Amino acid sequence: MSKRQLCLALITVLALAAAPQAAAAQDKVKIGFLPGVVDPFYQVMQIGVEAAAKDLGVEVVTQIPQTWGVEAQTPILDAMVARGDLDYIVTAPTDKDQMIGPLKAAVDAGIKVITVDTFLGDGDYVNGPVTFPISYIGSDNVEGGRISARGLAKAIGGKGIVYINSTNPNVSSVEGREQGFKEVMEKEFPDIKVLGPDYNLDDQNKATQQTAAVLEREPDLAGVFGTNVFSAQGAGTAVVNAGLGGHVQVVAYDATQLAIELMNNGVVSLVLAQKPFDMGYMAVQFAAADAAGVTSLPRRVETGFAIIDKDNVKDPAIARFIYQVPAK
Ligand code: T6T
Repeated sequence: MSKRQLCLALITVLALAAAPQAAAAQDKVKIGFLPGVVDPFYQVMQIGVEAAAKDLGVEVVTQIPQTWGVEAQTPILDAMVARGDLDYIVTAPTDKDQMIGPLKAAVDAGIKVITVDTFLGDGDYVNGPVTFPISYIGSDNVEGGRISARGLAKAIGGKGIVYINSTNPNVSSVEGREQGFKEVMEKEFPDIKVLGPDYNLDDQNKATQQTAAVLEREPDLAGVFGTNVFSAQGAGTAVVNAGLGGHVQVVAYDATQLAIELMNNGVVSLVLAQKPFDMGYMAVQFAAADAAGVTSLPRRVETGFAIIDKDNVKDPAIARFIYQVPAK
């Protein structure tokens, strides 16, 4: 056998030996993870995504917009689609209407979509106006708003003026929270007057300014509902700055370290912890299952809450839901 034939034989053996891995790498499910913005909630979601990717042997490409909104999210999405190698996109649409087009374009390019935390259209992917996403995996935010209302009403003794500080209009998550909150206040607490919402465009300082202005304008204000991380942290900071901690009660959506600190200092009376780890982990599971041929995945999964107050915050079964973000 000539030297040249020997070399060729060797290369073939090596190639064949590598074939299964190459084929496997080829077949590896590839997911683009595109959350809403950089914040502790999505950082915990990313931990769930990466844990599932490791457990299930799928590849994840993550890109996180620096600011909340369609303007920041769409170009990243388009670039993900243009890569041409993604099978799935797991994303939190930053507007329930304006992100329909860009995500439909991803589907038309052969990529399947799973929405986490926020949804498109009315979130009913079976009978609603938008049905192309595989599933919505996230909180029942209307129910979260109801829980927040009952918690704030209890904290202020069932009467008085309360204020909603929120992030952005037309975002399914916070919109649901506002809706559930108002619904309960209207139906169950006629002696409570609701002001707002003001929209802080996901800017904590803006939330502080807006809340400070209301505290100035409404000396009898009894409570504030912050519909997400930056709304609640900003509102709580304004109450502290005004020296009204313990007098003006704050209910915080999202269990960040700061929200828990504000609760331990008597400023926040209730914290609603969502389950972002579960959302991220299950979204990757759903993608892997779909790729494996599973056709009966639920079109909607509600991940529930942990309701934290100063009496149960030390209970490990509850404290585990506080958003732990590894230090950089
Ligand atoms: O509250 C979460 C998320 O559920 C919402 O859609 C946007 O804001 C957060 O990410 C918190 O900042």
